Amino acid sequence: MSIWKVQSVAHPTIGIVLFGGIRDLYERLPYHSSAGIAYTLVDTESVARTTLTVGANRSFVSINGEEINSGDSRSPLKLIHSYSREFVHKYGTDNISIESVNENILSGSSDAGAAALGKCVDYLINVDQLSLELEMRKVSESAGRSYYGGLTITYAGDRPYTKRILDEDVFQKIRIVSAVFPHRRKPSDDIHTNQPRHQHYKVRIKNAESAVKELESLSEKRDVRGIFELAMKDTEDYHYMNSLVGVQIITPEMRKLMNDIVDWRNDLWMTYIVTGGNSVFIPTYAENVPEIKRKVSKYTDEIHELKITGGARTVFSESS
Ligand code: ADP
Ligand code: 3S4
Repeated sequence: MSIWKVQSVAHPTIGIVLFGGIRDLYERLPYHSSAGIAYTLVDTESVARTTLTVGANRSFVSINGEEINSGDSRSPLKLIHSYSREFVHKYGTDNISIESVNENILSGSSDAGAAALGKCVDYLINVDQLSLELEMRKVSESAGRSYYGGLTITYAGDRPYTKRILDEDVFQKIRIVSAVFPHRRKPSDDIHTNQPRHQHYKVRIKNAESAVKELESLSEKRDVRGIFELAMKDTEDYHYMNSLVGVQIITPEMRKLMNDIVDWRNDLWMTYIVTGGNSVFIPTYAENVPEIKRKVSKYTDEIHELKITGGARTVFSESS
């Protein structure tokens, strides 16, 4: 029997209208719409690089060289099992190994991993895109952001779907300085399971839906600066929600930097975004980056420069 290998890459993501609250931990369905961008480091590519081998001796998943338990609730094998019949029909087997390596990713690794995997599956068996997204989200709820790239909105509902609303070229002048703080991030499921338990959550849902509407109209006008102003407001709304349920993502050190950014904004245009990780992301114009890096260097030694990038792509395939 032939062995087929395909490799795809996808970029990690940052939320613009942040996603909080999952109403079904298996399907990972959202309560509200959200939005995000795909990013890469400026000087080297940030990707999850995923290789599928169809006809492998056995099915397994390894992430960064370590085999993971295939019974994990978010195991990438879930996606393969959903398409078992199609694989057996086309290749005579659904014995498939998945090897994924994260390269230069600061946060949003699960989105990139799920999207790179989805791209491999699409290459091999050419599947319906809406169903594929529902399968990818079982591995990572925001995989659509990474799969389509640029600026995307993920619309909530029983069959959530993602639409790219602006291409990466629209953001050519934008850079994002990332200030990484030296503590371990919390799993995003702390946010997703706790937010919906609070009575204020219905207000958060309303705020997120109206932020998405505003984002649609800013995007129509290609108002890039307005988009990141909106993201900054949404960061505050999201983390206020987190504070009500005792999930602290913004540490006092991160908050101090965010307060300083508010002052610095009087002289240079910049905003901030904090997702679920240990970075403060600072969107700005490319020409402001050296000055912002200098200012941020008193907070942390780990500073990166990012830009907005495109969707998932297949990089090679071979059969033997
Ligand atoms: P992140 O912001 O990095 O996505 P999350 O807490 O949302 O953080 O997700 C972490 C989960 O993503 C872990 O369960 C990890 O095993 C999984 N993951 C990380 N990299 C990959 C990958 N390349 N492919 C599939 N899953 C991955
Ligand atoms: C917490 O599914 P991340 C959050 O919208 C979850 O980016 C995404 O981000 C928020 O840091 C968001 O876990 O990627």
